[in-house]
Amino acid sequence: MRPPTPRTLRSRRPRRPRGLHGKVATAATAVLLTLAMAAPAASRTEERTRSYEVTGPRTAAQRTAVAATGASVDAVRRGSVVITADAAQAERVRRMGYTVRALPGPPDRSDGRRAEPFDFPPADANYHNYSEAMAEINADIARYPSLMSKQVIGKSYEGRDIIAVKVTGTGTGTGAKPADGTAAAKPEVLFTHHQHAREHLTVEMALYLLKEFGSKYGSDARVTKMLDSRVVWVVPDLNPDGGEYDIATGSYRSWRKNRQPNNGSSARGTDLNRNWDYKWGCCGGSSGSTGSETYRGSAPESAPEVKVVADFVRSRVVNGKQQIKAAIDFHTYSELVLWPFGWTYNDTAPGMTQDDRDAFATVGKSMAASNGYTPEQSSDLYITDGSIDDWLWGNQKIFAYTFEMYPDSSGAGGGFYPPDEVIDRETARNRDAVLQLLENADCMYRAIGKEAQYCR
Ligand code: CXA
Ligand code: CA
Ligand code: ZN
Repeated sequence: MRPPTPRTLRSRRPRRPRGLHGKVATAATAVLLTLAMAAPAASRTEERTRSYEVTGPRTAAQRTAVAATGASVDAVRRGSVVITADAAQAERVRRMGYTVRALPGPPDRSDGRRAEPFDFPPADANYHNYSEAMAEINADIARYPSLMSKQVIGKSYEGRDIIAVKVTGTGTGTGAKPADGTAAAKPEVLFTHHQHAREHLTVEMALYLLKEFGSKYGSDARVTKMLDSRVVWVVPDLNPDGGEYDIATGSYRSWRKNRQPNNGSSARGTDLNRNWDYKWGCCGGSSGSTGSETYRGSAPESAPEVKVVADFVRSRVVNGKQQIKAAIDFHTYSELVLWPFGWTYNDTAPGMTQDDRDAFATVGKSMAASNGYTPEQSSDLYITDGSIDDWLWGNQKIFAYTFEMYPDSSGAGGGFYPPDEVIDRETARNRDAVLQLLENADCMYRAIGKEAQYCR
């Protein structure tokens, strides 16, 4: 095993932009490169995290206590967890009496060649960086213009577009028409991707969905029926700045948060999945320290990326009714289907009735049966507060799930950096689950036999 190369040395080496994929680097690219490559001082203070295996914690309460050090809990096994932590956080975990073992850093996928700045290393070339993903999406839209359209819903901290792709068929849908003769509104379903920078497989999931919808509409009966009777929104990249930062040097940085500076601190970034405006910071499921992996930000929606997407979701309230009925937020890794609440260990709580919980669990377990993931309430892992699912459900009454994609937690599949050879298999693996959610979205309570009570 190679000792990790000190990043500060590497990032001090001056580099000229050498063009992305043979194209000439634009002035904007050069500016972004300068931003990313300069700032060795910041790098010294913020990049000392690494991953550790912690042996001992076996209950959700014990894992929540580990997370309370400010580390992120990345994988949960029976009797151990994998965390990302700095040295001080690792020491706090050690003092809790657990065995803490440093794990090797992210894999070297350079193949001995130097990666282009802001691109994936050569061996992972089938992953899409931000501009490649946007180009792929634009090509899909150009190919299927009557099916898909794109909206720029806002900008990231560093000024990259955050987009939503609307996908819906030309059919009028199958829902019952209102008595006044107006067309029935199609139930809407939201797919969000890449809140966490290092979880690049989730962007590939978005690209897979768009390609699958585009290429199968009109030929695959199940896809056609769903797109004719639903409006699908795909937000493929909530954290473009973090994603680009994670790959900027050609060796993965294991970055999680966005790239927003924090007042009075050299540590950058907010954990987007702790920044949503529902029970923000309530319950020990996030951190108030800027250096933490789970820093919740200075206020709910203080991260521009969260504000942009929350505003977009609020904009789907038409005549007082939220049009979006169901959602999946894609993460990696551990192969889990998770549902709210994250802020409490309890199955039911104010805002979550037994029927709500049962509908969540029934559809969640059915989706998990199709992809082989493990279904559970997210707090079975550890407490979180300010997560997107808690906000989507608690504030907007959208049936929102988190999928934690490949690999599982066994330590085999590459953690946050599975090789690009698995992309096709591991995105297609969720096809059936996504279609199931679309099919249930018009009335999630049908799954528990209570359609008449809730959906008439
Ligand atoms: C998670 C997701 C949604 C609600 C509660 C918990 C897990 C997620 C996280 O901690 O935000 N895990 S992850 N992707 O490794 O960060
Ligand atoms: Ca490869
Ligand atoms: Zn995540």
